[in-house]
Amino acid sequence: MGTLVSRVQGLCGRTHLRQAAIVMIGLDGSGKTTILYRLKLNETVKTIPTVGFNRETLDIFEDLSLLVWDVSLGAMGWPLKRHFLVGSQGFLFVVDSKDTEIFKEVQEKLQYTVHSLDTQDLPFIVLANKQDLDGACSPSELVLHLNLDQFTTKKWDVCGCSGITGEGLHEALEKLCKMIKENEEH
Ligand SMILES: Nc1nc2c(ncn2[C@@H]2O[C@H](COP(=O)(O)OP(=O)(O)O)[C@@H](O)[C@H]2O)c(=O)[nH]1
Ligand SMILES: [Mg+2]
Repeated sequence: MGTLVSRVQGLCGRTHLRQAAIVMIGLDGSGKTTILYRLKLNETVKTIPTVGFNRETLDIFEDLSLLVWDVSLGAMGWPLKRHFLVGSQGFLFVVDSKDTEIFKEVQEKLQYTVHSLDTQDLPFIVLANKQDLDGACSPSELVLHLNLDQFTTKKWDVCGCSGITGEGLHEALEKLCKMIKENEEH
């Protein structure tokens, strides 16, 4: 069966067709669910606070489909995110770039994710979401606010985006996929 599938894929010129699992985490209200459904449906959905998680498969790249977990387990549930990260190939850390007052908490949660949740070599992208709002911090400002340069041994990047307009999302996912592929080659 496996051989048949790969032969069919070969005939279609899609020999590298495969799936990567990525996890989307961030504080509540940062825009994870909005981003997920902007990518999946190309429309803005009216979200209600997520309890638990949403899971969707995105076929937006020719040779790679993405299984995306949008995980929301509330303030107490951060340790449980480990279960979603194990077995994933990378993660998106979504930040509300307008809400400067919570940057300290965002920084703590990102540090916790990177150092305590067994993310090991997982590459990650910090999504500087809500760039459509006046006064939102730019990606380069976020690098400073969140002290991202501390992650010297990790593969990471920061990308501006908007879950409402969709701007920047595909570019960010492309970058993450590239990092995942590089990671697997080493
Ligand atoms: N202006 C703006 N609002 C956004 C954006 N992304 C999400 N939101 C809003 O932020 C709120 C929280 O979004 P949601 O996706 O539920 O956040 P989650 O808790 O991280 O899943 C909702 O009112 C969204 O409409 C964005 O890029 N720009
Ligand atoms: Mg949500």
